[in-house]
This record gives sequence, C-alpha cells and structure tokens, in this order.
Amino acid sequence: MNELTPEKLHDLELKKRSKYAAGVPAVGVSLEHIKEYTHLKEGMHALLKLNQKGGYDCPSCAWPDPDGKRSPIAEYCENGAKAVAEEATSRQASPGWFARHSVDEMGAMSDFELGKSGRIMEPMYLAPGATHYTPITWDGAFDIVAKELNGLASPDEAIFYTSGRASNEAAFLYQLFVRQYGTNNLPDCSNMCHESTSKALAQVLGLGKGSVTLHDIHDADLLLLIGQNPGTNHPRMLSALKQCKDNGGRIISINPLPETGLMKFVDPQDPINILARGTKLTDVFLQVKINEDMSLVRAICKILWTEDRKDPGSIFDREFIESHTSGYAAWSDMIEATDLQECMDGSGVEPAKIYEAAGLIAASKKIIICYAMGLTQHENSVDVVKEMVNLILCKGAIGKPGAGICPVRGHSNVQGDRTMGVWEQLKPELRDGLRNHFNFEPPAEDGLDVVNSIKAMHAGKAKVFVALGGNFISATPDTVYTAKGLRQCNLTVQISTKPNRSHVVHGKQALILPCLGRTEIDLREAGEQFVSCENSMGVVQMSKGVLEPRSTHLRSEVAIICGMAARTLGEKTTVKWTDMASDYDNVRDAIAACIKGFERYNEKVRQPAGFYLPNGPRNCRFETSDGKAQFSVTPLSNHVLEPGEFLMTTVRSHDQYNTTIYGMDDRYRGIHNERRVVMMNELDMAANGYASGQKVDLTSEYDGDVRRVNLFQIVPFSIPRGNICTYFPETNPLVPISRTARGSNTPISKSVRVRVLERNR
Ligand SMILES: Nc1nc2c(c(=O)[nH]1)N[C@H]1C(S)=C(S)[C@@H](COP(=O)(O)OP(=O)(O)OC[C@H]3O[C@@H](n4cnc5c(=O)[nH]c(N)nc54)[C@H](O)[C@@H]3O)O[C@H]1N2
Ligand SMILES: Nc1nc2c(c(=O)[nH]1)N[C@H]1C(S)=C(S)[C@@H](COP(=O)(O)OP(=O)(O)OC[C@H]3O[C@@H](n4cnc5c(=O)[nH]c(N)nc54)[C@H](O)[C@@H]3O)O[C@H]1N2
Ligand SMILES: [Mo]
Repeated sequence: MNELTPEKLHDLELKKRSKYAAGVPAVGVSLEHIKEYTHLKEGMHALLKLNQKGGYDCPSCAWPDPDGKRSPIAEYCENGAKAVAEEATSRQASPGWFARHSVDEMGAMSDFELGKSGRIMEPMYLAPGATHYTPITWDGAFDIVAKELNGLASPDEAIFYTSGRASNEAAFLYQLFVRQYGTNNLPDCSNMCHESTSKALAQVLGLGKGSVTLHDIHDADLLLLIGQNPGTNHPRMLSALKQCKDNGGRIISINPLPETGLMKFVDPQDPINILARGTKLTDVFLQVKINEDMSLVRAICKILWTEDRKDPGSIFDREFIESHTSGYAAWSDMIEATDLQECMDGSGVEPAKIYEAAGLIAASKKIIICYAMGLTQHENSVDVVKEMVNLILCKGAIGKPGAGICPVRGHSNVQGDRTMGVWEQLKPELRDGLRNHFNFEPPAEDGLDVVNSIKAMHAGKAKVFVALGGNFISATPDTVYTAKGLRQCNLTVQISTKPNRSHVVHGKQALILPCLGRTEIDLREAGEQFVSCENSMGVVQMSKGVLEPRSTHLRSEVAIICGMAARTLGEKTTVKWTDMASDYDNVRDAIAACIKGFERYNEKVRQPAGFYLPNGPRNCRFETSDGKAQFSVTPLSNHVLEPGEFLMTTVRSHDQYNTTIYGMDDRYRGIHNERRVVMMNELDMAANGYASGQKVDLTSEYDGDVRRVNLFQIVPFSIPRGNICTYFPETNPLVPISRTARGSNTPISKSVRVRVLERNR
C-alpha cells in the first residue's frame, strides 16, 4: 500500500531542542518561505493585509485577532506566513503537470512533494479506468456531479465532507444544497478535532464553544495550557500568553512533551523583549502520561477538596456552586472516595509538582483552561473535557472576566462552519429557519459523521463522495480501510487548491474542482466580494483577498457550490443559486434570516473588527437541561498495555499544516529532515536495546486486525516511559476505525496501542 504512505527515509538530523519560540529566526523563516514559493513583492503585499481590519483572515489557525489596535506591519506569525506562501505559490499543477504525472506516479510522491507541485489551475477529470487526470470544463464537471447524485437510489448514498477552511458563506450554501438534495450526511473535520469539546461543553455548560475572549486571556491570574502546542499551532497565542505574564499571571502547562513554545517566548515585534531574551511562559510544567490528564486533574481536585473541607469556601467558590451549578454533592462524594495516591501514580507526575500546581490553583480566582487535541482525541475525551469543567466550576472560574474554558480551535473557520449548520445533526432551530425561509422540508434523520461515512463507503452503502476542501484520506484513521471505502465509490469530488493524497485515492471516476484561496480577489457579477469567518472566540469578521487569482479558471467555493447545486437540483430547488453566487450579500441575508446571532449580518460584518456572537456561559447563563452548569462524575482512564506495547500519540511538526507538509524540519523539537520518526524515552530505548536512528516498523492490533507501517527511525526524546510520539499523518494507518471517543465518535489518534518492531534482525 505504498501509494497511501510512501515508505522512504531521508537523512535524519538531530539537533538540540530550541530553548524559546517565535523569536527573530521565526521572522526570517517567514520571509524565506515567501521568497521560495512566490514573488517577493506580491508575497509582502499579501502579508501586509493578513489579519488586518479590512484585509483577509489568516488561512492557518483560528486564534483571534485583537479587537483594538493591530500591529501595522505584522499581525501574523511564522506559520501564518507559511500558509500564505503555500497558497500564493507561483508553482503550477497545470494540466501539463497532470499529463506528465499519472495517478500512480502521484501516489509515489510524498505528501511534501505532492503539495509542492503548486496550485491546481483547471478543473480536472479522471475517467473510469484512466491513468491520468485530464482537463474538463466547469459545465462538464457539474453535469457529472448532477448525473451521479441524481442516479443514486437515495440521497443518503452521498457523503458531503467539509474541512474547516470554508467561509461562512460557502458553508451555509453547502449545507443548504445538501439538505435540499435530501440528506444530513455532512461529516466535517470537527468530527476528528474538537467534537469531544462540542459534545461535552454543550451538555455541561449549554454551549459547545469556549467562553473566553482574548481580553480574558490577558486578564487571567492563572492559565492552564493542556494538550496543546501553541508555539507551533497557534503562535499568535504566545503574544497573549506573554501579555498575561506581563500582567502578573501564572501558567501551568500539562503535556507529555516539554514543548518549546510552552516554555519561553521571544516576541519578534518587541525589541526590548528581544534584548531581555524573552519571557518565561510556563511556571509549573507537569509532564503527564498520555491520556492521564484525568488522573492528574482528579488528583488536583482531591487536594483542593481536602483543603476546602477544613475551611469551607476557603478554596472553592461556594456561592457560585450554590447558585449556578448542579451535581456538586455527587461530585464531592466521588472526590471523597478518590484515592489521591492512585491518581498521582496514574498521572506519572511527581507529587511535589502536583502539589505545586494545586497550590497555584488554590490561590487563584481568575483561571482559564486552554486545551486542544491532546485532550480531545482519546476514547474518554468527552469525559476528560467534562473533568476540566469540574475544576473550573469548583473554583467558580467561569462567567466572569479573566476566567473560563478555552478550547483552542484548529482550522481558521471550523467553528463558523458548525455555526452555519455543517453538521450531520440538524439543530431544530436551523431546521425551522431553513423550512421557513426557503420553503422546503429538510431531512429529519441524523446523517453520517466522518467515521460512519467511512464505514458506509466501506460497506458499499455510500457511493458518491464530495469534499469541500481538506484531505480526507490522509486526515482520517485506518488509512487502508478508508482507502478501500473511497475506491468503491462511483464518484469522488475534491474541491481543492493543491494536489493531495485524496486525488490519488479516488472513486471509479474522480473530479478535482480548483477553487480560489482566501488570499485571492473574488470578482463576481456584482463586483468584488468578501467572505466571513468565526474565530475560536466567537468573533465573526470579514475576509477579503488581495492577490490576483493564480489562474483565470479558478472559481470561488461559493460559485462552485452554487454551480453544483443548480445543476443537481434543477427545477426542484427553491433557492436562487445564481443570485447567491453573484452577490454574497444575498447569502448573508439568508443566513441572517435562518441563524440566531446573525441579525443584520451584512451591516455588522462591515464593522472594522467584526462582531461577537451571543455566548451564554460568558455571562453566567447556562442553557443546559436544568439551566445550571453541571458537575460530572466520570471514570478514570484505564489503559492496559501488554508487555512490549506502547501508547502512541500523533502530533504536528513545526513544518506542516495538518496534511500539508511545508518542510521536513521540526525546528523546536530539534528533529530535522525526517518525519518518519518515533520519539521515545531513553530508558525505554535502553530497555529494548534501541540506538538513536534505529530503523523500526510499527504495528497496532485491535479486534484481531493487525495494522502496519514500515520504516521509521527512533529518536530519543523527553517523553514519559511507555509512551511514544509520531507525526500525523504518517502513522494514521495504525489508528483503528473501530475505536473512537465515547459520545463524540472522534478517532483515538492521541492514544493508540502499538508495538515497535526492529527491522533487519
Ligand atoms: N502551523 C499549524 N497550525 C495549526 C495546525 C497545523 O497543522 N499547523 N493545525 C490546526 C488544527 S486543525 C488544529 S486542531 C490545531 C491543533 O493544535 P494542537 O492541539 O496544539 O496540535 P497537536 O500537534 O495535535 O498537539 C497536541 C499537543 O498535545 C500534546 N499531547 C499529546 N497527547 C496528549 C495527552 O494525552 N495529554 C496531554 N495533556 N497532551 C497531549 C502533544 O504533545 C502536543 O503538544 O492546530 C491548528 N493550527
Ligand atoms: N493521526 C491524526 N489524525 C488527525 C489529527 C491528529 O492530530 N492526528 N488531527 C485531526 C484534525 S484536528 C483535523 S482538523 C483533520 C484535518 O483534516 P482536513 O481538514 O481534511 O485536512 P487538511 O490537511 O487541513 O486539508 C488540506 C487540503 O485542503 C485543501 N485546501 C487548502 N486551502 C483550501 C481552501 O481555501 N479551499 C479548499 N476548498 N480547499 C483548500 C488543499 O487541497 C489541501 O491539500 O485531521 C485530523 N486527523
Ligand atoms: Mo483540527
């Protein structure tokens, strides 16, 4: 299965881990990327408009922009610049490129090589049995989509995936098209990302989103950064962390790896900070074992609870608990019965450190817990998130300034896509909105999420697969199983900017529909258009591209969706797709009519810094089943490893955006020129007789099925014993489709049981 993950090694080079993040070298690296892949003048023009009011939203992460003053020269980070360079590249995956490379040849390329081929210039078609993609007209492409969709026995045989880069306008139209077509099969990247957050927070706080603003982060007494690597994945967050520290705040970091970005930050835009050699970020680092955050936080709660019992109200916020929460008594009983030593042992963290962290928490009132994928991609992730809320609630740390819960989102508009209704479950309010405004009956039954879509394709029950962005085959678990599903489809359609593995692993016929990126000018019949996005803190802002489109054949995502919808639905539709595609104000008017919080959308989105969506928990309003914020009683993690097994987590390197590989280095971790590595504790290496650079294969066994990836190299790393760490997506073939988070169905990509097998022995 070489075309799924080409098994080639490069020349691994190990250097010292960096001591600080985002300093002057980071600025230099930004410019290098811009220079290498695009024209410097154009690249600089693009960077100057990045994240500016009236400019465009960074296509990288979902971290918010300041409401007030923004840096006039650089309101972006190194990795934002890489994302822009990647999109604004002058390299072209033209029809000539596709003629020169058969699909098999594309499959032999690494993800890095595939992505570096450049921007897709024209719609491309792979006919049944063909070896190469060939150009096709837009009308020709839409005809194929319409024919295949209309030929299915039921609309539920089609799957419509969304990646989180799609704008609000595109996302709203996409779900409208899909629901008029007749299905709720709208899986999205959230299913693999913060679904556990959406489920847990909706249940216990009444809103499946975070509660804090950027100002709260600056204002907090104490930040807990759990399962997150902001130095790489949300670099602009480091400025906010520094501001919190400058204001006297403290930081506790909880992570199996001592991530550079958690430790120290040198602000590239502050000469004094550079001279001062930066700001120390983390005060207490707890090197937790993979997926033992639950044991750790439970231990901390037990320590706090024991202290509070001596003098009730001295540690816990009794007034808050009394008036705003439910379930405290049961939770308190559970904590009373908790064995502190067992939890401390389970966490793998020294007791002294745990007491130190508990001391800081006890002494702080304004506490924020920030977290990301380190918490959300395990079997018990919904429970883990609820456990974080327990800690917040006993301290009364929500619904007031400087306090709350902060799931840090991934894709730049992943939160907005959900707000727009991209979800396999159709909320009753949106169903009513769509029914009333567009006069049709949306499908009632829940559709398929990512994992269930894969199973349906595998079973031959889903036959057409459409992807609005993303790279489904590489992002999803159990790659070999998933590939079989995709290959059984009659048609796979990818709306993409650049070649990726999902163009290689295709259905009987395949289409690639190339779209404009966020950096590009979007000219429609009514003139230049802008779109809008919602960031991680619920602020909706406009985004307007500034660069000339890379090819005259490209269409905006909005135009592509409208084209597909008009052709597929024909006379049946009640939507004026042409009007929607010619003037996006029409789309926003429809959103305003259908979705709460978007009243006067067209007016509000034109305000320079956008507008905040309503947020109950931020104002101590909890729209849960009993109107209270709820304590939960949940079991601890329980991993039973057999001799020789390791628990593996999969992470991003500093040089990638999910499945888009910018480069081969992970600078902050000191791992250079290779991605096929296994980070392992030196004591585990010694116990197994492994040397640094040793070549190994990895297997995982679930329900009797053994999955395998070959040719990796061992790298000694500071990581708890029994744990290993590899890069996503190279080890996705090991992530079993059969194990997902209870309650959110998220693949368990952060805790996979694996064996490490030595090669050539
Ligand atoms: N440059 C760049 N930016 C990005 C992305 C990118 O790929 N590149 N991806 C975007 C997306 S979609 C997302 S979702 C976010 C992801 O942002 P992150 O969640 O920061 O991404 P990961 O690399 O998956 O890192 C997870 C962190 O959790 C730690 N971890 C792993 N297992 C555990 C555990 O069991 N417990 C704890 N406490 N920690 C654990 C890892 O060591 C790592 O530091 O970033 C977004 N931003
Ligand atoms: N093992 C493991 N697996 C994981 C994760 C993990 O931590 N470990 N993380 C999971 C997470 S958090 C996520 S969010 C998913 C990510 O899953 P996806 O969102 O599906 O993957 P991406 O790699 O972000 O998608 C990249 C592709 O998007 C296309 N693209 C880029 N910009 C645009 C645009 O503006 N419009 C359109 N239409 N297309 C564009 C390009 O063709 C590019 O190749 O992966 C998940 N998978
Ligand atoms: Mo994500």
